Amino acid sequence: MSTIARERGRHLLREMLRIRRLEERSAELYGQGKIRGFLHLYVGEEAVAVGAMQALGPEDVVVATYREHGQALARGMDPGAVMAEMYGKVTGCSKGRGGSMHLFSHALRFYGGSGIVAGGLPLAVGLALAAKMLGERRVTACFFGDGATDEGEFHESLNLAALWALPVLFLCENNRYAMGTALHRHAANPDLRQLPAAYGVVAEKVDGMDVLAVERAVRHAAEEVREQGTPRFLELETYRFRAHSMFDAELYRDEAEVRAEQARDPITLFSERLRAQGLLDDDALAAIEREVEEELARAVAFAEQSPWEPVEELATDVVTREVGR
Ligand SMILES: Cc1ncc(C[n+]2csc(CCOP(=O)(O)OP(=O)(O)O)c2C)c(N)n1
Ligand SMILES: [Mg+2]
Repeated sequence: MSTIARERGRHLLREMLRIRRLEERSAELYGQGKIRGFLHLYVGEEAVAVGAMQALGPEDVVVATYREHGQALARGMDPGAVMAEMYGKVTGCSKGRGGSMHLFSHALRFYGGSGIVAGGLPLAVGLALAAKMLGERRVTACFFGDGATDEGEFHESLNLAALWALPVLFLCENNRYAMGTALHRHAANPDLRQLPAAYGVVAEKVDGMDVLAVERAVRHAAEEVREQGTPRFLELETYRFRAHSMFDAELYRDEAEVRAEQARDPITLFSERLRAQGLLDDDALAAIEREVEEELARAVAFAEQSPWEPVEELATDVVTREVGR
């Protein structure tokens, strides 16, 4: 394989490792009380965000959920701004006011981060409607979980996106659980790929543990959305290896199931694939890990050293002057 393929493979691996290591550190920092509030980790699901983001351009729009560190990093957000946001520092991407669930960057067209299950879907439809009205050929990629498909907003959003022919790429991260409720216990039809058919939206199921398969599928679907201006739906089959959030005793699933799923770890699978093709060896992997660790150390130091928002600023952007006064 050519050098380009080698660099590309290592890039994908590095991107997944950046997410994995940042989240492992976040869990430790949570334990130390440095990060507070809600924290939902994406460990196990990295191939979805990384694969998908390769297929989107800077003109495209991304909407994610509260489990969005992976999407934010893969989209190009500075890990220092992510870490500072989780610390609640003023240098965070949302000035420290949102925390882990509210990563946002207008410059990157990364419109959250939302605490509301399925809340991003109508937002994505609105952003796509705006793009259409402005005559801009951009794809609005909307990530959401399997649990979101039970919500009315999911059905309203698919309906309007199809009815008004809007360029939305619906990316369903099916990790088989909505908090402590397994898919077959929360969805009348657990074959989620069938749902969009009710609205005439073309849908496909993808192995979400295979970063190349995700990239390929998203690239193809995004091209169709861009060219035809109509919505598409991908169900990305994945699994979260850690608890739903930091408050979850995981009584709803067996350890054996988690261990079996860990055999499909997207990072391990992909590094083994690179090794088998002669594109990665121990030294190269160690060098990538070192780079990732250095970047992470800088991000944590940045968050540590950053100031809190001054008390006098607390009402800024929260309370507005009444009109007419
Ligand atoms: C409208 C709404 N209902 C309930 C909740 C509480 N809640 C938070 S996460 C979650 C599970 C969502 O599962 P899923 O969409 O599969 O995403 P995952 O956490 O698996 O990534 C629920 C029910 C919420 N945040 N918003
Ligand atoms: Mg889920």
